[in-house]
Amino acid sequence: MKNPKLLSIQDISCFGQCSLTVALPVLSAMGIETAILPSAVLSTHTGGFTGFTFRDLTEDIPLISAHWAKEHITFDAVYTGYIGSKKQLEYIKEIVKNNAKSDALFIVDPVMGDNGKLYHGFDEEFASEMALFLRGANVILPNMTEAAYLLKEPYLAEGYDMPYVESLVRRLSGLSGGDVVLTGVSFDRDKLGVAAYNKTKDSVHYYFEERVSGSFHGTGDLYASTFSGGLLRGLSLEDAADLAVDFTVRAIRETLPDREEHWYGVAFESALPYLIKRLQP
Ligand code: PXL
Repeated sequence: MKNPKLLSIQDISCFGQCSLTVALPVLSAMGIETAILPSAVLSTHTGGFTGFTFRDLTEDIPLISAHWAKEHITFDAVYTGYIGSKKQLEYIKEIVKNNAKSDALFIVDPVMGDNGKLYHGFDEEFASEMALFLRGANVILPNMTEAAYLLKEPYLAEGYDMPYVESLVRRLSGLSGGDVVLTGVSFDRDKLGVAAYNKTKDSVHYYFEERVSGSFHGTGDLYASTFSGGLLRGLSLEDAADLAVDFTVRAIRETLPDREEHWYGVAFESALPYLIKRLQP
C-alpha cells in the first residue's frame, strides 16, 4: 500500500509516555501518516499517579467523524488503544464503517489491564463489551491479563504451557474472526515474548527475548504502535510481531539507567533510530 493513512483512536495522557504520545512519534518514525482521535485528555496516565484530570471527549467523536465524512477523508487503517466507555466503543464501530476504506485494516489493542489486574476505571462489564467490540478486527493485541478478562477465565501469571497459549489465541481469534498477537507470554522465567496466531495459516509463531525484570508502563502501547506501523509497511504478521518485540525491549533497556526517576514510562525516544534502521531495505 502506497502512503497509507492510519487513524489511531486512544487517549492523550499529557504526561507519562503512553497511548497517543507514544503512537504518534513511533508511527511517524516508521513513515506512516497518522491521524488521531483522542478519546479523552488526562493530565497523566492512571498507572501510578493520583489526582489526574480526565476530560471525556466521547461526544466529540461523532462530530469529528461527520466532518471527516463531509471532507471525504478516509483511512486505510484504524488502530485503537485505551478506550474509556461502552459508548465510545459504539462510536468507534461507526467510524470504522463510515470513515475507513471498505478494506481498511482494523487493529485493536484491547487495553484494560496488566499483571492480572484491570486498570483504574475498568470492570468486568467493560471487558464483556470489549469482547463484543473485537468482532471484525483484523488483528487484536491483548496481553495475558486482557486475554483472561476477554475469555472470562482466571489469569495465570506462570506455569502454563504451549497448548494453553494456543487454546487462548484460537479462542481469542474466535472473538474477532482475525489474527491475534498475544503479548506477555512466558514459558521460562528468563524469557518473555509473544505468540502470533495467523488465522489464514492456522499457525502460531512465537518470539521471545531475555526478560528485563520489573514492569514498565506504556510498553503495550509501544508494542501495538510498532506492530501496526510494521504491518502498514508491508511486513507479515510474524515479522511485525518480532520487530515490535525487538524495539520494545530496546526501549526498556534505554530506560534502565534512569529507572528510579523514569518510573512512569519507557524512554523509547533514544531507541527510535534503531527502529528506523530496522526498516531500511
Ligand atoms: O498504557 C495504557 C494506558 C493508556 N492510557 C491511560 C492509561 C493506561 C494505563 O494505565 O492509564 C490513560
